[in-house]
Amino acid sequence: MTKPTLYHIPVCPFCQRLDILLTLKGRRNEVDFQAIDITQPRADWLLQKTRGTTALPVLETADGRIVKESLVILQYLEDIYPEQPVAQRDPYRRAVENMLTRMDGEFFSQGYAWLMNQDPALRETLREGMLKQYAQLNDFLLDHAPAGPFLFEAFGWAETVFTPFFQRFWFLEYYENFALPDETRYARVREWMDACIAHPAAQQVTKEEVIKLYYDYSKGAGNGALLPGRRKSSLVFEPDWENRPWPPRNKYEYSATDAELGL
Ligand SMILES: N[C@@H](CCC(=O)N[C@@H](CS)C(=O)NCC(=O)O)C(=O)O
Repeated sequence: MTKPTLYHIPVCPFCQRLDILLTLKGRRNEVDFQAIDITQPRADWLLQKTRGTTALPVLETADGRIVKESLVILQYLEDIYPEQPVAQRDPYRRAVENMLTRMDGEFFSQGYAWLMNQDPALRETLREGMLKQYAQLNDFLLDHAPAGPFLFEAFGWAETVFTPFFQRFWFLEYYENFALPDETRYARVREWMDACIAHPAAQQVTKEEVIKLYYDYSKGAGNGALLPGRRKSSLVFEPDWENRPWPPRNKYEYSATDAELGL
């Protein structure tokens, strides 16, 4: 029988969610992962499948139907592979993890907005906005899961949704010198975040990879867009990120060339 195919971008946090879920279920090998180069225009064959939309991940089911949106695909995979459930089965517990899951959009947007910001005057406001997000997560976890480290007994649905962002936000440490303050009001979310990042099912990316590939995002160019004076995006597959030097951290003062980035 044909496998489902997942069209994905290797460093995309939304795509990583699906990898984590399948790994938790022991089903990673039952889906064919096909990497798409986001720095190139989408191929016509893929645009035909998606009816013109470009965002990834996109899942093609074993019988050729298309499912879009990472949270929708997560649920689809949860439903077709019901053994080893990752989502809670009890209705109230499921509601709790869904409430936490719904906080993902603001968290993601705040982190990426700060990374992509080019105005030094806005840094402090963006930092405060980020701290507010962590405080909200902290409050939610204290309310629903004070004992920790996870929302429920084990790394589950909410952890699958958030861990890719915790790992992407390594870019804020590097490019914005951000560190979550060592204060009680962030202690519970820090515990959650540390446990999520360390979990064996969530080791698809490294800090070095994230920092090197997201250099162009730090300069305001997202989704493989080309910056002025550059011929390659930092998101290209070749040369491999492992063979590139670490990028300069001073994004507000300096723009690195392709050569300086090892591209
Ligand atoms: N809401 C979507 C977001 C997916 C998304 O933004 N993917 C980015 C990569 S991280 C992408 O495909 N960008 C390229 C594009 O939109 O053309 C989901 O959860 O699947």
